[in-house]
Amino acid sequence: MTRTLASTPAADGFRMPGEFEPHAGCWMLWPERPDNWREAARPAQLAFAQVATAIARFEPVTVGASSAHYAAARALLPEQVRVLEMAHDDAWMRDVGPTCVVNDRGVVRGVDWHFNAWGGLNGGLYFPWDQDDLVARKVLETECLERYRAPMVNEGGAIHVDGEGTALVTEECLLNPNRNPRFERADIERHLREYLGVTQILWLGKGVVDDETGGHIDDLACFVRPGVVCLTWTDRRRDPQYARSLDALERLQDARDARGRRVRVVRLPMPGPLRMRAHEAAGIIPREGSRPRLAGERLAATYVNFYIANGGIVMPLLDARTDAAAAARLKRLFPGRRVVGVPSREILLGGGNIHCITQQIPAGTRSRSPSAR
Ligand code: KQY
Repeated sequence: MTRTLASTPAADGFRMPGEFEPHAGCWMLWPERPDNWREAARPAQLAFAQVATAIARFEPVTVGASSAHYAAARALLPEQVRVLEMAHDDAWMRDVGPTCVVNDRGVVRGVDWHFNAWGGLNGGLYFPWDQDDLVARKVLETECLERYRAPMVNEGGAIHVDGEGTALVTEECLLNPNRNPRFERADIERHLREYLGVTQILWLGKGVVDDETGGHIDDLACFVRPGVVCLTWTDRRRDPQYARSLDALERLQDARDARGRRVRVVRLPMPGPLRMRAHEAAGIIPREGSRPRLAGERLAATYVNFYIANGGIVMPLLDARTDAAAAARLKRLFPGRRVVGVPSREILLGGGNIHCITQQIPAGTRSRSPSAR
């Protein structure tokens, strides 16, 4: 049985590692909701399968599928991808999966945040979300990793860390009262310190325009390595994204990380703007209580939502006019990794991208604590 611990990661000497540190593997979920994914989720399933296949070139991948979709997922995914039956409400493993932490003896544990579908009954994207809220625990039990249940609503896509004590977050998301209405900024900071093992929190302002998560950092910016941040960027001054990215740039230029370093910011030009097409919206079956998807809506398209695998970068391909330039920039940023692009518009139509549908388990040297078996 996997123990749930009453202490906190920081008190126990644990920290969240950067995504660029070694992984034991990656977890994903299988999309199926017809109110979020067009054409009964078939095009999205093909895109998820391509992402899983690309990541499996670099590290082991596990995909959780509902009992109704297990056979289809197994048939579409290559043999080297492990498929397990796992109930869920939608397919955003970044947000519903565990945030893993490690100590300096190589033990890995997991933080299980409370999940409320990005805002609960006050702007959340669907109801109910009870199966999503169980996913992190199931992943930790499957991996035999001990669990911390954090007393806070949070999502993996709302946090990035450099693994050396610095967290990167947005005010738009973490201070939104639809997550933790009773918490002030200081309470949020205290919980991030305790559950991520960080000492310095870099607050950016707003995330990407029309990001339905309410400003997730994983669409706006991420650490490439300690001291280097990659920021989604547009030179189009009339685009409402311009002021958001400029504000983020200025805050980062003024910042010091946990080690007292200035942060180098690398701009990653964004695709588009991209919008939902009429035939795409027509393939979605609306459902009461779920966010409607309408033709013409701007999509939260950004190349920053890539996944860092062992020796690889799996990046979204979104716009033939800008994909090659983005890939070239990522190659320069990650010289030791192979950059693999996956067409991901079908994932974007569901409101996120490759980073949002994946969650890494850090390698550790002793990932299974004896008491967790
Ligand atoms: O940004 C993410 N980490 C998740 C996107 C969720 C979109 C829900 N429809």
